[in-house]
Amino acid sequence: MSFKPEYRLILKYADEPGYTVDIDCYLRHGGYQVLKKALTLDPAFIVQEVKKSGLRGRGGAGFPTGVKWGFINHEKNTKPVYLLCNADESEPGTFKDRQIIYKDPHQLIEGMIISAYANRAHLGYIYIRGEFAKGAKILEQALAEARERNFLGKNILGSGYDLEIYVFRGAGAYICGEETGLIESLEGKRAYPRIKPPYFPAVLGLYMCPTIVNNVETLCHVKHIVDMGGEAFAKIGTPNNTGTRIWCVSGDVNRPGYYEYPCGAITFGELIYGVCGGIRNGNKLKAVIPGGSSAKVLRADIKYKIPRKKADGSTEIVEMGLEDIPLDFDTVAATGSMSGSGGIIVMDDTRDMVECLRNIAEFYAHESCGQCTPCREGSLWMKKILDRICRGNGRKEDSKLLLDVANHIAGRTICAFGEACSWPVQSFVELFEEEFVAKAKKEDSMEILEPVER
Ligand code: L3W
Ligand code: SF4
Repeated sequence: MSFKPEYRLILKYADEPGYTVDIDCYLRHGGYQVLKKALTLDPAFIVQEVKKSGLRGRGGAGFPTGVKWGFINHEKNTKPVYLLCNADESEPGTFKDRQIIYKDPHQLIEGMIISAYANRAHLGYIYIRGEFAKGAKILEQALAEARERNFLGKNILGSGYDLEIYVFRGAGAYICGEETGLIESLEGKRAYPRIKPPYFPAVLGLYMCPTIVNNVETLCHVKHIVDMGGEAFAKIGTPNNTGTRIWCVSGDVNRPGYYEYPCGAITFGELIYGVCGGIRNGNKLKAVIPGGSSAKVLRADIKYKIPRKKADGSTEIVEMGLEDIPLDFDTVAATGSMSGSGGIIVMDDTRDMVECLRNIAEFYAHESCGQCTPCREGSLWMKKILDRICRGNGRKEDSKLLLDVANHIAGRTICAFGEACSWPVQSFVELFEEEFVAKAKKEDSMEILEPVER
């Protein structure tokens, strides 16, 4: 399969030989010029441009950024507004934000300053995953450089606008990446997610003030939107799926890595067989998880019904194999899964799907914050059932039991973690039932699952 060249907007310089993280290098490459432009614009105009651009959040949910920003009513608001950058990249299979932080930190800082200005925030935090110790250092250094040049601090570049940004290190828990868990953690508390509504951060966020929480990649895009204008940005990608996305490919491919393309410009097949050099050891593609481990798994040998817009504006349903499905928010969502945070996990035909699911279930059982009973208990029970099957003591009703537990978690919890731990179980068992049945076939297994004390 032919190799489709990347279109790098966010990662334009990241891997260029000689490109470094220091501010002089960034300035030589046109850095902070867009900030200068932004500071001459009305903040409301920038919000409009972001709306026009169609930018959708790159952290997992794909929520329109301009709409989120529009939730703050600046006419009525009397409280301070905060801007938080969610750099707690922890979704299994996702490693894109790390590339930006480690290789082009000033791009993120410039995007953040522009976003803070647009949202009339005077204080921002970069909440960075605890394990990214080097990333935190790089960001601290970059923020100090930006402060020295008056891109941060009081009266930025003589504009009258003040802003401070600080780095806050998490302590290595997945739930700190859930936006309200992140806010609790930033407030110095245990990262228990808050219930939404009413605690949508844009309304009641940090210290119960309006707070914009955006992902690293999303904030970088803002710089490019202000640079080229919302309309021009909206022409990259496809309608409702604008701009580029960084896809992280891991698993059984010859060239795992991160690759940036306009939304919808590349199919799963082109990415896996062309860009990533095909499946390892000449094996066959079996399944793909398209959006980090929280997304539903897709099977390579079945057809998906995808709605497509026709030239006359009407919609038709087209049957597509996994390899032909273009990578964008809406088409991937039409399969019943989601493109989430862009973590594409590829599995070949040597993979035991029960083992793969056990691995995922172990992660969620470990990471549940324990606040809601269905998630706390259910995630553990699902892991324990899968452990029993993998030990060879599975009972023939275990796949039904797994589904029963998963169905009692999804939709019954405070945060989306409930879905995140149920969806893999539901989709793996539904799509690969034969493997679960074959592995869990003992009618006489006496292995009892003991409750576990946390
Ligand atoms: C105000 C309303 N704000 C929605 C805001 C909301 C949030 C955004 C999207 O989950 C997914 C999850 C993971 N008034 C609003 C409103 N908002 N209605 O819009 O909201 P939501 O609830 O759809 O998403 P979420 O809870 O942020 C994110 C999936 O992403 N995921 C996880 C990724 C993990 C990482 C990482 O490691 N860095 O990104 C992966 O696929 O399962 O479904 O801001 O406040 N009426
Ligand atoms: Fe915590 Fe799970 Fe409830 Fe989310 S769904 S608040 S992770 S117990």
